[in-house]
Amino acid sequence: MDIKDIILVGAPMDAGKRSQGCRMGPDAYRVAGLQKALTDLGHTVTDAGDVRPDDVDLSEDPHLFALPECVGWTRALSEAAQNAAKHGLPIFMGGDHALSMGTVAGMTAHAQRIERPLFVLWLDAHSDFHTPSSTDSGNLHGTPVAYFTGQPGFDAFPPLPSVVPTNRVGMIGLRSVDPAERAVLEQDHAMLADMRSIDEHGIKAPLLAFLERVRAENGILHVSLDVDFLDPAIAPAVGTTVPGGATEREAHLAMELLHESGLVCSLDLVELNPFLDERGRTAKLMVDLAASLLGRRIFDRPTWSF
Ligand code: EXY
Ligand code: MN
Ligand code: MN
Ligand code: MN
Repeated sequence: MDIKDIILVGAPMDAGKRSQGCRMGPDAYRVAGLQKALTDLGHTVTDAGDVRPDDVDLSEDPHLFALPECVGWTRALSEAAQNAAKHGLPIFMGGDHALSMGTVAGMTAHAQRIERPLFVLWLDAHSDFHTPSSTDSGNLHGTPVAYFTGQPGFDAFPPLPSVVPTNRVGMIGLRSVDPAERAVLEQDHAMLADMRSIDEHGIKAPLLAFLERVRAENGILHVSLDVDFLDPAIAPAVGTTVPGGATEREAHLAMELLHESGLVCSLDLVELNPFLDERGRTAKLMVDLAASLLGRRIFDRPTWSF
């Protein structure tokens, strides 16, 4: 197996929405044994501690929740991602999904440095494709994909080192997309696999098709895993549950296929709210999924060959 240097980066961000608790996420992953699970696979794993948001001199926006704090996190996490990516594969322990504005921004700078295109895989019930003007809730965790694909309205945020074109974004697990998001996504060329198509075709077909595109263009892949990608029956610790999500086996298969692709350069674990968990089961499942993505298998050869 490909042994990696992995850097755990805590992003205790709670500013992307009104309901609070995601700030406890990084410590929940530590308690659930993320570092040991990955070390046991043979990887070298360093915990770089928690990032703090930059102080920014910016006024609040009445339509948006905690805009200045979100901008401060974006700046700090973009820098943290660029630095961590120089030393290995960063895993960003969230924190709510607004943290991906910073992590993806930083990874675009890394991709530019190594002269390969960055692709993003969004595993989420939601498309998170609102702009600051289209969002009804004013919660910026619903906007990161619009930011890093260069949609208008993000003037308060740092300019992106480089934009991720919409046709380099794959979304799997969708089952809650607002009309304003849908209108733009339907015109654009993101790879969209909603739960209906996963019911029909399984999770393997759309994922392998997307990975094939990444490989064909010599790309690298940032994976953003939102807890609400999973069915709430197995992952209750999230404030934005939507019924009908991925099963435990679908999620593990996706992680195993991602591992086998060898294309993943970085990973976000987002939206875990330990305040809503049941005896740590969601945190433990997310740790298990990260381990599958980093190579955990029971057998290394097909078990049906005899
Ligand atoms: N579309 C809704 C909104 O904009 O408020 C819900 C967004 C939820 C975002 C979660 C993190 O994936
Ligand atoms: Mn999300
Ligand atoms: Mn979501
Ligand atoms: Mn909305």
